[in-house]
Amino acid sequence: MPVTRYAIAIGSNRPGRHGPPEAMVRAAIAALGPVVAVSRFFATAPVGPSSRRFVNATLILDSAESPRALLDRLKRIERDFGRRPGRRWGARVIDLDIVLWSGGVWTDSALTVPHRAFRARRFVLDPMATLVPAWRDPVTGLTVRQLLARARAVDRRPRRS
Ligand code: A4P
Ligand code: MG
Repeated sequence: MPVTRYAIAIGSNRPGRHGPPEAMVRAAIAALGPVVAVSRFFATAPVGPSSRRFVNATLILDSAESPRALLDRLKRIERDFGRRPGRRWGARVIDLDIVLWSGGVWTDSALTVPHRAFRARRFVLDPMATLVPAWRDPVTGLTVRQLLARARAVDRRPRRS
């Protein structure tokens, strides 16, 4: 398979065997092997029921792996880092999501790329926009920069009471 490019989102909001969340993120990046680029680390407020703050980052990886093979590798790293399956949205020592793939759209029984929820998530779009602002989402046709502008506009909308 030819080499393709991936954007991967990383999150942690619980200390694990490598230390506090930022150390977990750093160790996960090292475990992935040579990467093309890594964003700075963003401290983000939790979205959803978890009460602990997250450390989020994005990285760019070139690989000949299929999306499914890469997902299996990410899941192995999550397991090695001590993540317990289940407890959706719970505090996690490490979360590795495939957000975009240069091959376009991928769907199988375990995986959807682009990631289903990334378009509304500042904790994914903010770091990603620092690395690949012009990368186009194959589903909406919008660039990462445009998706971020849209998500920011939603955040600014006055709330009705
Ligand atoms: N899966 C499907 N598509 C993908 C993909 N593109 N990348 C499947 C990775 N996995 C994908 O995910 C569950 C299953 O989704 C995987 O086994 C895979 O087969 P998971 O990572 O095991 O479980 P999860 O992360 O608990 O569920 P989910 O729905 O992925 O949660 P999210 O969406 O990852 O959200 N707030 C802040 N500030 N920062 C965060 O990082 N993260 C979450 C978790 C909530 N709030 C947050 C953050
Ligand atoms: Mg996940």
